[in-house]
Amino acid sequence: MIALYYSPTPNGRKISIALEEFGLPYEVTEVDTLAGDQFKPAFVAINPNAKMPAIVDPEGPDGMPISVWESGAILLYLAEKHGKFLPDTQRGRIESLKWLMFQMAGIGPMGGQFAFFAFYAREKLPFAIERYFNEVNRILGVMDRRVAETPFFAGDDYTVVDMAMFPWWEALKQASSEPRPALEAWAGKVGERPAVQRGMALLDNRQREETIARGMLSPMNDDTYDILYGRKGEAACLTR
Ligand SMILES: N[C@@H](CCC(=O)N[C@@H](CS)C(=O)NCC(=O)O)C(=O)O
Repeated sequence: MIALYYSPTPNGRKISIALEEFGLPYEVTEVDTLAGDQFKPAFVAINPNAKMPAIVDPEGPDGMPISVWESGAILLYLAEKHGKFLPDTQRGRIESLKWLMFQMAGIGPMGGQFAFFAFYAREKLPFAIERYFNEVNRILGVMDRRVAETPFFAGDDYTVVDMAMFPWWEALKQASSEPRPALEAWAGKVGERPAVQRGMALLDNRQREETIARGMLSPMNDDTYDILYGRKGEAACLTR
């Protein structure tokens, strides 16, 4: 059975959605990143970058176990292994790769930096907040125009790219500077899929208060802040 290392964030949810969509049995291990679980030696042995999500598939290539990390790589691994949710023409495949790379390099990192500077950073830097707000909104505009042209990100069919985009749109839509009607319509279709609903709900009750309502209910204490944004965790990794 696949082992999923997970917490209920947009990057984690890409993979819980995918495992549900592929109909694969999996066992979840929670990685509480605010408690520093990502820096435990057993997890760093699975992902040397010390971030969730990650999976271990006991039936990898040649029947040998494999660990896969970086959510985009996990999605491609599952799609290629099971021959599903990725177009089988070369053109369709490239189309998927373009939008998946755009998701991984654009929305994820920019959305993450926006959330950090706008909500979690202890020193509020107006120019950093504005920079990432503008970049998030530029990207949301690109996404909106794409799904105004095609039913799904890679074209006519629902693919792993939509699984990657959906949780990030759900997280960032409140930061949208204007209505995004095409994205709303696309999200309506994706969000009604039962597998997407199950994936989004996985360990939802384990969301930390510090991240619900963007830290406004309960701010991170010094230790948590240092684990997530300081050098404590990295130092712990490097000394092992
Ligand atoms: N590019 C990575 C990003 C993973 C990532 O940033 N994970 C975050 C949670 S969403 C994490 O584990 N953070 C813990 C830390 O930075 O120490 C992916 O898509 O898998």
